[in-house]
Amino acid sequence: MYARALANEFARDVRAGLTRAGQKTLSCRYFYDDIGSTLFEAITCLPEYGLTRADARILQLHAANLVARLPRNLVVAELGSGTGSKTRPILEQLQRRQLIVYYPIDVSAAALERCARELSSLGTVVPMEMSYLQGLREVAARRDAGQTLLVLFLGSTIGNFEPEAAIDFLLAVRLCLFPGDVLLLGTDLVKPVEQLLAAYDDPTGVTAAFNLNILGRINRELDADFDLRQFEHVVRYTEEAQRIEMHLRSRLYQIVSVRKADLIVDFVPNETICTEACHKFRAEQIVEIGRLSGFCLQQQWIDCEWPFSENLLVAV
Ligand code: AVJ
Repeated sequence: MYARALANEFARDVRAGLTRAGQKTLSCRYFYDDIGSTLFEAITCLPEYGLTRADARILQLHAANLVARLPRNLVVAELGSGTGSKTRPILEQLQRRQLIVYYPIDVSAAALERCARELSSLGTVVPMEMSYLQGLREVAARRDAGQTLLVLFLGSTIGNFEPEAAIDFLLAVRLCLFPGDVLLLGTDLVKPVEQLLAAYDDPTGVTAAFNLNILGRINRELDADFDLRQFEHVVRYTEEAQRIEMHLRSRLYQIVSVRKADLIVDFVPNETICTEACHKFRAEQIVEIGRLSGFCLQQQWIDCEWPFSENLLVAV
């Protein structure tokens, strides 16, 4: 039932994005089928892509300091946990003072399975294969009286939202919380353009494969006939918007059928599909983002090798 609803939603979103006036789009949430999740794991190992290592380094280095600042009797929910590999240091620190109840929330069943397998030695792990807010509302409804909720939103996934949509999303998160609950937010920071372009267009071609895979997924799951060789991976950076964009550019005029979306769509030469926006932040912007969404920034840790910050935000 859930799988059919997802397939219909996928078909609907593909149809909406490819029939849009102006810039054609596909949502980056559809990158993460099993192949896409595996390619993303490979991206996180690339020398050019330091984001995930920076996130993990901060958590490894500051987990004790972070947990020392947190109220007692916590329940932990993670939005977009993936395999949860970065979360272990926090749970290990917490385990020293309480029983662990951890809710990883993700749309990738494969990632959740691995997360549960790898972290269940630390306590109770309750995987939730659903959207971030659906999952968070569920966790908030299940919490016991007197329990404080720690929400983890790591890896700069917040950067995929347009700036206003990011505030709206954090406001929706805030609505699930009580004053005193905590949000740990990972944000990738602005850095030299060359470094950013290399991170999203690595010479090995892993990110290009990750990007092209979204067309492969549409072929597999929606019975389409995209010729992946007739599209190329393109990355752009807009300085004033602090925004990386990933596109797939059509090499020639072509017509594509997406049967399960009841769609026939054509592409002219050099026309692109925008598949992802990754907004970057300035450390000082997080105070305001927090204020606008009902949080107070209590502590910020910045990595020394790759500009990335982990932000401890308390619900007010
Ligand atoms: C998982 C959204 C944080 O924006 O850097 C990596 C996804 N896209 N390479 C990011 C991604 C291309 C990643 N996030």
